[in-house]
Amino acid sequence: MSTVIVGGTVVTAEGTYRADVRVDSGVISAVGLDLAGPADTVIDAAGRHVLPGGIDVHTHLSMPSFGTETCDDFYTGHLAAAMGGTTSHVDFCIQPHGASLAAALDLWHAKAAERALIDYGFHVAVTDPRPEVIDEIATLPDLGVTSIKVFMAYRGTLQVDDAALFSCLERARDAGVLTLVHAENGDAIEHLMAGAIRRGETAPKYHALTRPPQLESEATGRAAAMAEVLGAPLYVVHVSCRGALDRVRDAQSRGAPVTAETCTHYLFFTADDLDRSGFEGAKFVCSPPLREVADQDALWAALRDGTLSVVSTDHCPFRYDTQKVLGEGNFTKIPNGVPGIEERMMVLHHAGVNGGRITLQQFVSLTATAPARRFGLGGVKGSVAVGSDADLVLWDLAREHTITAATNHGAMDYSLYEGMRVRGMPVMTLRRGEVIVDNGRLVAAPGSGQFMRRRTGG
Ligand code: DUC
Ligand code: ZN
Ligand code: ZN
Ligand code: ZN
Repeated sequence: MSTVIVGGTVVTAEGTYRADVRVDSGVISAVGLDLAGPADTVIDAAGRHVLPGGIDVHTHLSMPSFGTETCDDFYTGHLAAAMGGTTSHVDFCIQPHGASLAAALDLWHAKAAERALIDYGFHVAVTDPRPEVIDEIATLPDLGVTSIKVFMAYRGTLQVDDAALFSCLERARDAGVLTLVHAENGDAIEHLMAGAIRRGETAPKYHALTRPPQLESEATGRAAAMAEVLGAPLYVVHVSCRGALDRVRDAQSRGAPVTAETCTHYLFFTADDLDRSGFEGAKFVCSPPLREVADQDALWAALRDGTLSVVSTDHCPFRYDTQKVLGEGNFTKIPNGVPGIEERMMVLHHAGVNGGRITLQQFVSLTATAPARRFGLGGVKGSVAVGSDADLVLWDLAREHTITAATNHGAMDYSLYEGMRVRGMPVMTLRRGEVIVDNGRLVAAPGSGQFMRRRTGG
């Protein structure tokens, strides 16, 4: 099977230039002018930009949480992703207490295999760090899994203590595995939440007030210090505030192997959104919580200066009508998480590139190239380059779109970005050379997405 995409403008993390792209057997075989030779399929990209398909390295599909389960599975979540120009993702496989990491991975493979539309990988969240589980980290690369996640918050379910985090970092380092950390001080947060409930402070806005930024900054600094001492690679997920950015920057300035991401929603919303009328604020409950405008400004600056190298979604979708309402009368029972897998590329492009905050090259780097490199997919995914998988999105810089849950494609009943008008959107999505979305129409079969075996040393 060969395809040539002709007449478009290719965008990579390094530059933007006119070029055709030739694809043979799903892999990019040439990028250059006048490649229109014999091919099974010719795609006219005149007036379009040809970008690497988005890679979202932080998602929670079909994840049990807060007594319910995230509402997007590996079909609906992938449909939303593909519609938004995302062609691969790395999801969190959560170790059930008592299970081995291998057994946890089997569970997540079963969720994905028959449904997948885009390519997928897994990070394993170590939630029950018994000695034999810590030992098991060394076996993960053979299973194609080269990153683990450790939670410093969510006591009683996901949180592990400092001793376990330190051991995980050390074992992961020795195995060439990257450790991801959810950095919030879970013990202090439990104390603050219990106090709020005792005082009758039950509304969604107390979610943000009981998870103050100092407790994210402190935990970020603690994890970074451990990583620095061990020389262990650390990736801080969902950085939301100035203090945490300072800790990351400090560690980086000393040469510590610390990298970090932010997530789309922290760039657009603030703690004020938790105080919307009625129970609407519950739609914005995620952890860490939404912060202040000054934090948003600091996050954009960090995306520009490289302190943050990735924008992911933390797509963790709970419907408002049946799931967020579990926390009516008690904010601690609102399922934590917000959706964004479909909107990420469009809203970041609009606010970032159209808004003059980042360049088109930075947009490509943040959404595809840097996540690929960091997560063991460099040279395989995330770039319009010879030898890479032909995961491509044809982007129309001029096309406008109003985001609304009514026309989104996942299982969600709301969008954070409801009513937001964006300019620039995907009009075609290709995965390994195969068109999977054509002008808003899905043309891929469930089960056609593949598991990505990732390399160590990302
Ligand atoms: N935060 C969320 O908002 N959802 C998933 C898990 C997390 O840490
Ligand atoms: Zn988290
Ligand atoms: Zn107290
Ligand atoms: Zn998450």
